[in-house]
Amino acid sequence: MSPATRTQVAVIGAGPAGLMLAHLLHESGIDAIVIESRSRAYVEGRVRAGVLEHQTATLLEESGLGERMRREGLVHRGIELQFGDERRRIDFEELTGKTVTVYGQQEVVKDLIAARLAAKLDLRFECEVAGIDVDSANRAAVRVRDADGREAAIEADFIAGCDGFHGPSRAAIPPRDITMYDHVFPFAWLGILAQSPPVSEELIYANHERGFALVSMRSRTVSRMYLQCRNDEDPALWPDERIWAELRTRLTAVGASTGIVEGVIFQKGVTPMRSYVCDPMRYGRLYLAGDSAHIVPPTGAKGMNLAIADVRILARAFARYFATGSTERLDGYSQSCLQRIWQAQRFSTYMTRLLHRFETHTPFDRCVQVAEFEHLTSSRAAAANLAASYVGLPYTEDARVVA
Ligand code: FAS
Ligand code: PHB
Repeated sequence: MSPATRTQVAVIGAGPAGLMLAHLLHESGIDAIVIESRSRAYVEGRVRAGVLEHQTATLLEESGLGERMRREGLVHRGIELQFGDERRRIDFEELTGKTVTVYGQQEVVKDLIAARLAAKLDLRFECEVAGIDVDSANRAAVRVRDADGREAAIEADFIAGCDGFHGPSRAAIPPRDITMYDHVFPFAWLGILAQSPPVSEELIYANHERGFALVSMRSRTVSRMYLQCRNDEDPALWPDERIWAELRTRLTAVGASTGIVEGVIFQKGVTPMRSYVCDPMRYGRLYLAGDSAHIVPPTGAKGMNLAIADVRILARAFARYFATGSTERLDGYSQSCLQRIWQAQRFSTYMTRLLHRFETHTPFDRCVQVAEFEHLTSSRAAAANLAASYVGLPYTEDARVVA
């Protein structure tokens, strides 16, 4: 049977945003086609985010997707901040009553793909959206090209641009109709995955004079760690022994062994540090969600959580439209999401400025960073403020963050 060429919502991209949107639409009885340019293996193997906010984990459970997450994910009740050789804990559960879950983004994606395929719903891999036909009124269609080069048009009531930062959706909006906000930080993260037991039970964010380091994990036997590096860093200049030595240096703390047990490093990559917002997140019947509309530096662990929050609101808006014909929620989608997105930008920028070494920093700037660390770890109000943002600021029915 030839693939469908008509749907209610054409979803571009099978990352967390596109897959979660399609899942929520199916729950509301809304038909969607998910179009993904890469292979299933590629998408499921892509290593990215690691921390699920409280409400993201709750949504996955409420959507029937939480079984493996609850079995294999790691519930974390706090983080440690380290300045120089001093390490102090921020207790999320005590300060907010909430926790976060460490569960790799690729695991979330695998669970979403498995659910969609089990339900025999339309999910097309190695099928690239080669063109988007949308105007400021009612036109909505995408032109797709499959692995054999065959092209087809898919007509839709709406298009959801969940195609990430480099996808075609944002580019389909006339430049005169959007404002782009962009900030590139003067450093990047060298990230590794290693067969090595995590250094600590919880994440450690370290500000060392040689640069930032982050200890995270994917399981009790796989560590995920990061080192601040140059923007144009070549991973080939970081042999394993250099990485382990640098991690030891930056994570040495009084009264705590670095606990680093070297293991096989099986993934290495450099992630740029960037903030980006596109306003509005809509053009006619095209709606942007996730990285196609915004990027945050990963210091606040917000990227994937923002994508999930966008599509939770977008799915509700589509459900209201298809049930009643009301466009009220669709019309308010962009503005209410952007309020939440700027709060995430605020927090991610704060964490990035707090924890990294900037070449432009003066001794005064360094002292202010240390003073902020002292404030955060001595003032309950300051610690509670950080904890509330890290576990995820709740957002209302219309997506507005209750800051
Ligand atoms: P995604 O980019 O995940 O998915 C978009 C999908 O659209 C992709 O599968 C792509 O192949 C597809 N696509 C693109 N163009 C297409 C076309 N023309 N036709 C069809 N399909 C197309 N966030 C954190 O919170 N913590 C982290 O540590 C972290 N690390 C990251 C590391 C890297 C290298 C990157 C790039 C991002 C990282 N992020 C991190 C952010 C990341 O997790 C994103 O927020 C998350 O992937 C956003 O999900 P989506 O919006 O679904 O976009
Ligand atoms: C990760 O586990 O990949 C991770 C955790 C916290 C961050 C960024 C990345 O802030």
